[in-house]
Order: sequence, then structure tokens, then C-alpha cells
Amino acid sequence: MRKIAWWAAVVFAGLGLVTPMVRAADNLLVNPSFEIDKDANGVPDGWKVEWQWASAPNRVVLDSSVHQEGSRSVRVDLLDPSVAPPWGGRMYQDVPVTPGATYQFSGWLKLQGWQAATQKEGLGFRAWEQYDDGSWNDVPFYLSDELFTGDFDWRQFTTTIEIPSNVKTLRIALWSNPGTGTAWWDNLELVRIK
Ligand SMILES: [Ca+2]
Ligand SMILES: [Ca+2]
Repeated sequence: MRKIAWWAAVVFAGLGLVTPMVRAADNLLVNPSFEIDKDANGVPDGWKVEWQWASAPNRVVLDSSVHQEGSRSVRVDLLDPSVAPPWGGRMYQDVPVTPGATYQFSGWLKLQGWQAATQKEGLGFRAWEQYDDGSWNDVPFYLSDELFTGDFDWRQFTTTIEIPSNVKTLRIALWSNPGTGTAWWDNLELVRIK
């Protein structure tokens, strides 16, 4: 009996210590939970922001009061769609990938009163692919459902990405076209599964 209990303790301790470290190392995204802002400029380090509508009262901020993981999320408030320029935006980072490999993406999204300005394009997670010749695909594909309206608590979106033989870089983005309401993104993960 005593011997069994000792082995069980070792096994469970090992699982508890090792599993989170392996998962963190496998995530190919930098600052995937938006926790790091060492230069204190309000933009999560490692991410590039192109949110063209982000002039007052509309804004994109790090939110330390609402988060799915850690202590921060990225929040977009679109309060007045008449403020120019009216188009949407993205926050993204580029990840080197292996041609022919398969990756799994997941990320969390929360919406409050979101209403798209048109029913042609919505909001979610999106990706671009860069080809061998340096060019990018014209139309990015969605990594989540494409959302036009919404009011829901944190929801995880997961999808599998097969990398074509002529693609070497994946651009992962939080994405939104014009609308009104508030959206939060948090806790992204990109791992190679094949
Ligand atoms: Ca976070
Ligand atoms: Ca920063």
C-alpha cells in the first residue's frame, strides 16, 4: 500500500509540473495572452496594431479588468461608427511555419452588444499566408466563426490549418470590420500537430 501511494504521488506531481511547461513551449505565438507590455505603450509586445478606427471615442486597449487568462485581454470599443476612417482593423503577428505541416489554432473571444455595420463582413480571428515569392494571399481566411452580431461570455474557437507547400509565414490576427459594440480577445495558441 505504502509503495503504491509513493508512486502515485510521483506520477501526479510530475503531471502537474511538466504539462504546463510543455504547452507553453509548444505555443508558437509571442505574448499570446497579451500579458506583456514592457514598454508600457498600451500595446501588447510582439503584436502590431492596425486599428484604423481607433480615434476617440473608439479605441483599442489592454483591459486589466476583463480577461479569460492571466490578467489582461485586448478590448475594442466601437462606440461611434461615424468617426472617420470608418473601416475596421486588426492586431497581428507573423509566425514562421513549415510548408506541408498542420497546425492547430485556438483563441478566446467575448462580445457585448456587437452589431456589424453591414452583413458582408464581421469579426473574429483571421489569418493570411505569405508565399515563397514574398506575396500575401488577397483574401484572409477566418480561424473562427465569422461573427456579425453577438452578446456572449468567453467562447473558445479552435481550427486546424494545413500549410500549403509554397507558404512559409502565417499572419495571425484579431480582426474586425466596422460595427458597434465591444469585443475582447485573449489566450491564443498556435501549435504544430503534424
Ligand atoms: Ca490574458
Ligand atoms: Ca508594448
